[in-house]
Amino acid sequence: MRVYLARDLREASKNCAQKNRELLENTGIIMVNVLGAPGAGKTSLLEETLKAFMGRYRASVIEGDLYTSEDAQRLERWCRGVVQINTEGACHLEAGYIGCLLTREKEPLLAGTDIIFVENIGNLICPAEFDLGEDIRVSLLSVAEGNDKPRKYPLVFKEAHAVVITKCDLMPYVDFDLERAVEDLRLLNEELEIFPLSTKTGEGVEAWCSWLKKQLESRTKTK
Ligand SMILES: Nc1nc2c(ncn2[C@@H]2O[C@H](COP(=O)(O)OP(=O)(O)OP(=O)(O)O)[C@@H](O)[C@H]2O)c(=O)[nH]1
Ligand SMILES: [Mg+2]
Repeated sequence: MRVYLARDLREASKNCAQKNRELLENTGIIMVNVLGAPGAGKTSLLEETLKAFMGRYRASVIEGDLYTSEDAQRLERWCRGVVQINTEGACHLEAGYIGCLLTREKEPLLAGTDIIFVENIGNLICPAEFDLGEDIRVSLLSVAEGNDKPRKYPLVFKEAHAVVITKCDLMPYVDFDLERAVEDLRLLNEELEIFPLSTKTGEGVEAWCSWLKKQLESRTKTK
């Protein structure tokens, strides 16, 4: 049997993403979507980034997890506020959820915020397919995951503005070839910014934070 699809099933989600983008553009707020496999180090990276941004930018976080609010609890002391979304099974966040939080009546995230970080559900596949209306997309690759991930899961890396290679302190203990990973990532997208770092030792964190600060400053000026 052949099934003809006359409409893109993601059309509603794409429209919501466009609305989010317009809302953010009109208010000058930057939204950063953080993607990566389960345990790649998304929350750890956000902890370090929020610490570096404290006192300079007003940051909020939308924390996506299937269950629990453990990551939200780790982040709340470092920012203005964290909103937890528990998808109870769904493997990605969608623009509609984000839109509701941006404009909700009680404490809309659009008020009093300069930057919104979204920690997406830990998954290298589905989150890459769903635009949330973000300004910046950052994908994580931890050295423990192996060199083949950019080749096996290209979309999540190809569509990102930046890739953060996490847990570099573990490099002596795992079979990860940094040079090869950078080569493979550049083959997917030669404009990618690539930041190898470790949140355990702090090495590389400053380079990532200064790039992000520059992005914020230049985008805020043009808005
Ligand atoms: N050695 C080392 N461990 C790290 C580093 N960053 C994170 N970890 C550890 O990796 C584990 C997972 O880190 P998280 O930051 O919770 O990862 P996550 O991507 O947010 O995980 P989920 O939200 O469950 O998908 C934790 O035990 C962290 O302490 C790092 O740079 N080096
Ligand atoms: Mg997390």
